[in-house]
Amino acid sequence: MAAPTRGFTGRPRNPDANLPPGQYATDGFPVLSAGPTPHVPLPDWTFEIDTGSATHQWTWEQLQALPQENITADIHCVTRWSKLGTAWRGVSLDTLFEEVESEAEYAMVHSYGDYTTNLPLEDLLDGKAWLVHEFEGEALPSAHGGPVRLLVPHLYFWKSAKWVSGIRMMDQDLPGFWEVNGYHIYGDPWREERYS
Ligand SMILES: Nc1nc2c(c(=O)[nH]1)N[C@H]1C(S)=C(S)[C@@H](COP(=O)(O)O)O[C@H]1N2
Ligand SMILES: [Mo]
Repeated sequence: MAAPTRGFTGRPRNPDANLPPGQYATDGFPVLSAGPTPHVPLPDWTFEIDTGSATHQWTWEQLQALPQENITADIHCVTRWSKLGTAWRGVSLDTLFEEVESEAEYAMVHSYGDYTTNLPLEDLLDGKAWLVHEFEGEALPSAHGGPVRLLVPHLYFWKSAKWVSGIRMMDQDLPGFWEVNGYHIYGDPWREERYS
């Protein structure tokens, strides 16, 4: 009897098909920070969603008590490096927004330090965004945004705010830090929305 063939299982995917235009894949993990790395002790860490009429706050312990998800995603920096198949662990923004009532359609994400970045609320919901606290099975290093960063892999990586501290809901789409400084207001890597 003929030995079973291995077929095509386990064949690596074609990396080019996963690379948006103008991007190259890297195995490294560059650090890009506009300022110094803030260090927030876990007992002092909070995440807050402010709708304008109500605030919702989570401590580190409360975040850990929520359902945790493992996420594998490709990330794309506007400076042209992409990193395919990165593994993260954290809480879906859907879980956090379950208890939030707001009519506002836009979000300004705030970080410890002065960084901000804007997104439409719909880009944070329906399994598209997470607060992550682990990278490749280890606590997220502070250089990469630990203890907790936003992960929004379908947009350029500047939207994935490191050292995230909260979200303010907005009725209109106002630009954040890099968006004020010439980056695109939305930042879809597949449409090369790099600069405005
Ligand atoms: N708070 C904060 N978040 C940030 C940044 C920053 O300077 N400050 N840089 C952004 C940019 S431009 C990129 S490409 C990624 C880089 O994340 P990394 O340093 O983990 O690669 O973080 C994004 N989030
Ligand atoms: Mo970036």
